[in-house]
Amino acid sequence: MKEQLQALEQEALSKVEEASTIKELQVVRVAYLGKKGPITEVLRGMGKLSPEERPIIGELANTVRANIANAMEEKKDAMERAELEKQLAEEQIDVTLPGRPVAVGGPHLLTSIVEEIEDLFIGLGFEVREGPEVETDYYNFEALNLPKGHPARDMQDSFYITEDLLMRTHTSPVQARTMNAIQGARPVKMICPGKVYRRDTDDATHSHQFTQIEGLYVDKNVRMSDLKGVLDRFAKHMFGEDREIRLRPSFFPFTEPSVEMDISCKVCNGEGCSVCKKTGWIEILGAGMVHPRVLEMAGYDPNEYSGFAFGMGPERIAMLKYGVDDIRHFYTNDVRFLKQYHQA
Ligand code: 2U9
Repeated sequence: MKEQLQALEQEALSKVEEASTIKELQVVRVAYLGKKGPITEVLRGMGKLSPEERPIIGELANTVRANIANAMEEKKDAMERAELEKQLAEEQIDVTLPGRPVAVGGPHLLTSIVEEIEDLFIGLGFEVREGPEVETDYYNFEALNLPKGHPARDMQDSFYITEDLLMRTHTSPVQARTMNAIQGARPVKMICPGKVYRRDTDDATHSHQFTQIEGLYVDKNVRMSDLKGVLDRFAKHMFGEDREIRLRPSFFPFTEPSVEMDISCKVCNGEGCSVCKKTGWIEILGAGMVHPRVLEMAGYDPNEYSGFAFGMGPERIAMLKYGVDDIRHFYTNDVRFLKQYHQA
């Protein structure tokens, strides 16, 4: 029986050696150390041994079992270590390798321009208000002193939905709605950014849908000089403290007097170049003192209240500020164009 046990030990140890996976090792364990294993079998035959032999064989059997179990433990550890090293080697990260570029998005150029302008006017005490893009004929035209059939209406070719509903052609109706809701009970100081729609053929400087920011300040004794002061601050904030502004007479049905505001050309510093068409000045926005008819229709007494208003196109501001040559870039979502304008 002693030889049998030693032969079993050698046989088991060589099986352990041959085992190449934990699974195979498990099979060897069950085969040799399991309840139905040969060592157990030998021990069952202990009964036939002499009392002197029993403890010797018993101890030998336990030694053999322990040797086999240790050999398995070592083999299992060695296999697990080898597996771990293999895994580490496979998963070894070459930290010198460049990381996978993470596509980081950013604000659309128009969004950042609108927010930059909003921040300035919020700083000047204006509140930001928004309103419906599907507007009534009354608030889009009538309340702005553009009665039915008024020729100026054609200046703003419109997408009518029904006889009385259209896609707003400017954000002025939001100011008109706000004034009308207040009915002259208190001053109004607001700006209104948003999308507007005009039936226009899209080209490098025109789009059927574009953005506007309009502003309105109605209070007691608001003067043209207040308008000029605010516009001068706006121009210097957006285009540089060294920019000059000039106001030229103009006409809008909803303001009287009306002006266009130009800024001195940054490229030629007012000398005249292709950018400013040799004038030294670049047109930025329109403005004026709110027309008394518009005040009246909204319940403001023009003898008690006066106000100024202005309107600009953020696309135009962005094109001037960043040298964008085609307004359609703002809407065609070409990432090559968009990613140029956000700080990653
Ligand atoms: C109310 C009263 C007056 C808003 C104004 C302009 C002048 C103007 C143009 C700018 C670029 C339109 O998109 S654009 O072509 N707008 O020049 N807008 S004054 O006047 C108002 C608005 C609301 C109640």
